[in-house]
Amino acid sequence: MRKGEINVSKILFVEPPRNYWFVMGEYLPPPTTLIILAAYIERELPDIDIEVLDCQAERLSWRGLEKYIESSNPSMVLTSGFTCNAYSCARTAEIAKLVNEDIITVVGGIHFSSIPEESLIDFPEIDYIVRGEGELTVVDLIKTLNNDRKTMSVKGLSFKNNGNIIHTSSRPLIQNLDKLPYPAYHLIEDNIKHYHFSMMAGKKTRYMVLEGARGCDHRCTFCTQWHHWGGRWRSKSIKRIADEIEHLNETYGGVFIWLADDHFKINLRGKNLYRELKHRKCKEDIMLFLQARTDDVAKNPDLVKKLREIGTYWIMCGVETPAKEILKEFKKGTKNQDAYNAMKLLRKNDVFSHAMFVTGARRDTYESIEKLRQFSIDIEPDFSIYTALTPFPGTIYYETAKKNGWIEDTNYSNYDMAHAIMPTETLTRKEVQQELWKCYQKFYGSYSKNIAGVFSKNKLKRTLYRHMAGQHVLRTFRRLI
Ligand code: B12
Ligand code: SF4
Repeated sequence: MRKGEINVSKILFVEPPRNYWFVMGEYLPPPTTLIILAAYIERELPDIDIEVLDCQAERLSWRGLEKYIESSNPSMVLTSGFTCNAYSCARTAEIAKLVNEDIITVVGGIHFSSIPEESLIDFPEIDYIVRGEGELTVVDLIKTLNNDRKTMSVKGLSFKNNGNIIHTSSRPLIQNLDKLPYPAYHLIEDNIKHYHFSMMAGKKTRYMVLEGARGCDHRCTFCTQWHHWGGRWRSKSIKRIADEIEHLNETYGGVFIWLADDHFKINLRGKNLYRELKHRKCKEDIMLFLQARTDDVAKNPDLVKKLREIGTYWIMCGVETPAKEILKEFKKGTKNQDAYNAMKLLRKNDVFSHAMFVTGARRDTYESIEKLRQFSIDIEPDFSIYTALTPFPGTIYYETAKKNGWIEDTNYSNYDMAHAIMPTETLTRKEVQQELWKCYQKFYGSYSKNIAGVFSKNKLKRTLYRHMAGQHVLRTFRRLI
């Protein structure tokens, strides 16, 4: 950590150079986390000069980032990323220190919050880890440094002090998410026109991410989200969500709007969101993407129809697996019938149905994964994504896997759900990887199905099958074996 007098007057948020997730095709996401934090700092500390550098949008390499930091001369560099991005965050901090060792480096997010001790040891270039919810802690940190007070008093922080690692106590969560400002898209205005998701909405459709809620009240053993957000589900008010959608659409031309909420809760919010949006002009223009549980979709046919009317054109559901004992081990709490009903209902209402599956659970065998493949075909989603069970730090699965020595691959860049990280009781890691490839091969490898998809009347299906029939995804999975 830097010595001497500290004055944080200029801060630089960095979205580092990163690879995209090949399964979903080509896209450029806005640096959502960074602009959410930047907006809060801008409001609370108006004297601080804030910049957001998106290396992806500006096509900057690591060398380009270094040059940028040199010319910008910030006193603090902040970045964020989840597990598969851990090294790109560390490299950003390293580059900042190379340019000027007095630059204070700060990271946050699920990964670093879950394993702060290990991260501070492995990446000495990181000065501070903000654990959990970031807004209040980062503002407190900047104020504390500027007032020459001890960071020991800042809740939700981990850092090194004289060779010891300090974790201050956790910070209570924000009670009312409506009090947060709108994300600072104005700080990345020149890049807005570039944000897109080719496969999901087309290259020319403007893509933005909106956070309607944080956390989840379920307890799935493979998921990081509930733990990261204190085991609670907190939502912005429906009016605020609708206002924010309208703001993104009318002020910045956002059309494809991805709701970041891990659990949308159609039952609780569907009706009110419909009421709030149905009279607004923006509903004609927007394409909403939601993530919902299969049981929530299946139980609410009328609301699915209503959500479609206000622009919800794509819903992703975690089906995970048809194996009852594995679903139980995941503590998922959904049933196979929910998956059938949910997919059927989405199709009926012309909502693109997207199912996520998990292979490689401890009890998975050749037979159970073959059943999963068949099940994924039987429930007829428009789009199926198969993943390898990944022991993300911060999950129950990670703790169990670590204790039992199941984790064979400790390279976090591979924690992208496409790489098999662990063997099962009966399959080696290589065999899990092979089984995963077979899932894609079975669903997307059929010549006749691909031809039908490429010429489908449904535009989304045509785009998707053009991507999948291009065989890039299949070939990449094949190479991972
Ligand atoms: C939108 C999204 C995407 C988009 C766009 C990502 C983007 N750059 O905007 C796309 C589709 C591209 C994507 C891809 C992937 N994603 Co994604 N994605 C999300 C989603 C739904 C929302 C992200 C978001 O904007 N959150 C809102 C922000 C505000 O939350 P936050 O980042 O946690 O930040 C808060 C705090 O954590 C903290 N904080 C975070 N960082 C920092 C940094 C500093 C300096 C400070 C002070 C504080 C701080 O403060 C913030 C405000 O309180 C999340 C789930 C979620 N709800 O977060 C999954 C999620 C992050 N994705 C995930 C995964 C696994 C992936 C993929 C690997 C594959 C996949 N299956 O989707 C790829 C990887 C792509 C890549 N190579 O980077 C996992 C990560 C799990 C993990 N532990 O690593 C998540 C959590 C989904 C899940 N339920 O498991 N994703
Ligand atoms: S997988 Fe979904 S339902 Fe389960 S804890 Fe995570 S967000 Fe909640």
